[in-house]
Amino acid sequence: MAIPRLAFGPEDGLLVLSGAGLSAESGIPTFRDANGLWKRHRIEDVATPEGFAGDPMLVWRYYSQRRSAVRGCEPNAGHRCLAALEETLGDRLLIVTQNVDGLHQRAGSTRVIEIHGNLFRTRCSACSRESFDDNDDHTDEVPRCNKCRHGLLRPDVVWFSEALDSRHYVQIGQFFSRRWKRLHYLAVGTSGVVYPAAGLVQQARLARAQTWAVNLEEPDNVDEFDFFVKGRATERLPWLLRTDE
Ligand code: BJW
Repeated sequence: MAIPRLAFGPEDGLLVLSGAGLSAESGIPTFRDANGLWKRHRIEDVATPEGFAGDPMLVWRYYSQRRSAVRGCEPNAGHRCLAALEETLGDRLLIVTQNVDGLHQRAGSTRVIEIHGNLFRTRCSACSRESFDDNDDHTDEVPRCNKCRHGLLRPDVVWFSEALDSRHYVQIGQFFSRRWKRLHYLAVGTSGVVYPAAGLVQQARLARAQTWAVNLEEPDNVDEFDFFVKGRATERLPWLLRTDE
């Protein structure tokens, strides 16, 4: 079947779910690919609250290494084409990203929800102070909270078994339930394995969205999509979204 390209009328909306594959061509490793982060680290050690409780220094070394790698990376054509689209669509575009690298914002996107947090923010594991910007690498000592004075600081990312920010569900739900003439849902660069993100496509279908996946390989939840566009995000996104014209 020939894949149609997306076109937007004045009452149409687009929700994009992005994943690690979108940043792969910026040089940031994905999680589950052959050379992915989890071929080198055990998930339980670095991406669970139990891992942090067991060896917080190991976790900080891992995230400090990732901070320093991301600092040397730039947004790619995929991020840039979504930022360009926001200039046309304005608040009819919402990006929900699982990525913690901040590359959407660095490309110029402003309407971004970071459902798995941000690599360059830190919070206290014990008290309820707000998370804060933190560009430092913590490789020698686990930083402590200077508000409650005893809690260990941790990266402000969402680990397995942790809840996502409930305000994000509300924002996403409100976007889906607006009065759209046509609503599109596009998942890009994500394996469709991790929930609740992988379940957003079902919410989109309930909102009568047309659903698209752009990925190097079929995502796990490919059957939920109306169209699967196989290929690299930097090539397929500009083509699909017509920002290459
Ligand atoms: C390209 C490309 C190119 C490469 N172009 N493509 C329902 C069913 C089953 C299990 C669960 C469920 N609900 C919840 C769970 C449990 C769990 C879960 O999903 N487990 C599954 C693994 C089975 N979920 C959770 O625990 C979540 N929490 C939760 O549900 O809490 C409930 C709760 C409620 C109330 C109170 C308390 C609790 C939390 C999930 C958090 C995930 N966190 C991580 C780490 C973030 C921090 C960090 O960055 O270190 O998020 S895990 C990791 O996976 C990271 C990613 O955002 C996430 C998704 O990965 P992604 O982006 O899809 O990357 P990859 O590597 O998997 O795929 C990349 C794809 O790109 C590949 O397909 C490539 O082919 C492709 N690609 N280059 C286009 N150039």
